Amino acid sequence: MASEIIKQIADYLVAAEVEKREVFKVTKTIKPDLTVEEAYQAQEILVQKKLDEGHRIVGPKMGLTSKAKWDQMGVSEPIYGYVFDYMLIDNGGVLPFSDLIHPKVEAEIAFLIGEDIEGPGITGAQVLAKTEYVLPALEIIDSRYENFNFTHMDVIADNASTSRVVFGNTLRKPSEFDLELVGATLSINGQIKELGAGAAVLGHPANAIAVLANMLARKGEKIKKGEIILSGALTSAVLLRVGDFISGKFDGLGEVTFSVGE
Ligand code: OOG
Ligand code: MG
Repeated sequence: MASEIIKQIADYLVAAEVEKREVFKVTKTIKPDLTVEEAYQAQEILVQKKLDEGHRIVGPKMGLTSKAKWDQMGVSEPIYGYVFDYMLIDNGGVLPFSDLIHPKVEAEIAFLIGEDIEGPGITGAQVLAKTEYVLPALEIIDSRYENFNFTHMDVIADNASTSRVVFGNTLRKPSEFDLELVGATLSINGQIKELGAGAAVLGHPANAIAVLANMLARKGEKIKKGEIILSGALTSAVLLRVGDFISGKFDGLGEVTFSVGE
């Protein structure tokens, strides 16, 4: 059973998201000695609140899976969170800036899972064998914390900064690619801001999904058939502004775009 203080952490972060305002990190305001286990408990409560409101999980997601992200955020251990249906934006669609706090965008490779994947002991090769399709994606992260300033524990409790996702429309069989060699560019208003390759994500993006399966196994859960899972940003995240046009191009996987409205 989660203690009152863990429930308080979940309430604090849900309120920040709903009220679209940044808050000080939990390890500063509520519980300086928050453990990883407690942080995931707070995340679970936050996820359950969204489910109770009628939102549906699209899939878990991985974060902090590349050196670019570790260097940018100062946190170098992979984490997971959950993407919900209300977070989806159509490819080519508009992100209303006023819905969020201080959004940033990331280029990612997503996996549409064809068969349940149950850890522990899962490898990237096993993930690929159970992946129906891979697709390109842009994730919009929006940490509820002031200036994206957080520790490993804080960001876990905050559902790994998850906020919005734009999936590409092209589905490809993973066997058609060497995913570690898939190059990607992230452009804003026609200018390339970041670039990378699949290998930036733990050597191969399927490894990130394997880590996820193995982490979920600790709480007796598995990756489920039909989930669409982000494997984590290939590059640093880029801050968004009203009027921006964002394009992520992935070699062989296609392009994903959106614009930022008011
Ligand atoms: C945490 C979320 C990181 C990724 O792809 O690495 C993430 C953050 O940087 O705010 O989604
Ligand atoms: Mg991400």
